[in-house]
Amino acid sequence: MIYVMSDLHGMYSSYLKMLRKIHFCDTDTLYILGDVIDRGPQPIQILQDMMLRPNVYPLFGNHEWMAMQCLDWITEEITDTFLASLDTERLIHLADWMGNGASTTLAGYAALTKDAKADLLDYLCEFQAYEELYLNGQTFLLVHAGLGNFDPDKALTDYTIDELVWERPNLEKPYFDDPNRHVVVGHTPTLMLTGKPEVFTSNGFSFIDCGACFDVGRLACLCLDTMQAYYV
Ligand SMILES: [Mn+2]
Repeated sequence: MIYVMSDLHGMYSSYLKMLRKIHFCDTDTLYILGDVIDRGPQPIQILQDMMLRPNVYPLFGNHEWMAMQCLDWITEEITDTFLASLDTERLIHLADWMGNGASTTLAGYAALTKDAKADLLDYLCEFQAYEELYLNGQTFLLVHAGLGNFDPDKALTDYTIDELVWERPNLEKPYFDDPNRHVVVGHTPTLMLTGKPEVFTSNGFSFIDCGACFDVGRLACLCLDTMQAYYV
């Protein structure tokens, strides 16, 4: 079976509970549509579990993208060279990320050994911007946020990472004529769209961020073979 989750935001125990709930096994595949880190308590633990599973495929969320701009330099030893390297661009990246709930990720990362930090950075470099799948005569495009500055003639490879990980779909306008083409996204909590922590499908988009890190939210997992949603 092929499963999709998104926006785990540090909720390691919910992630483990969901893997048990769907009886996730070696012959299954799981795509995680980004925003594994930040906000919730145990983001690094989720990443370290994901990296040990060859059948879990990670995609970038805006939070991993922000982390990528900071993690390679932020825990360097404080030397004159380090201080001289703190240019405005780096400080703006860091301020942006801190403002988006980075503290749990930074604390977890700081506690790692040098080798574990390097492994984690290598793993983040493996994240993809999107994935396209063909299943039972349907096409699924998996992407964190949406297709910013959408143009039907624009190739997927021509979207910038910001267009894919930050920009929310416009539900007022149709994107694709083909009814067998689906886009699965996280990033926009369904609580914001419908007020409910349930997978929401509209205009060819399935929104699966049900707000795992919020008190009123849940972690959702969508099975693409059956289109059944699971919640914890
Ligand atoms: Mn996001």
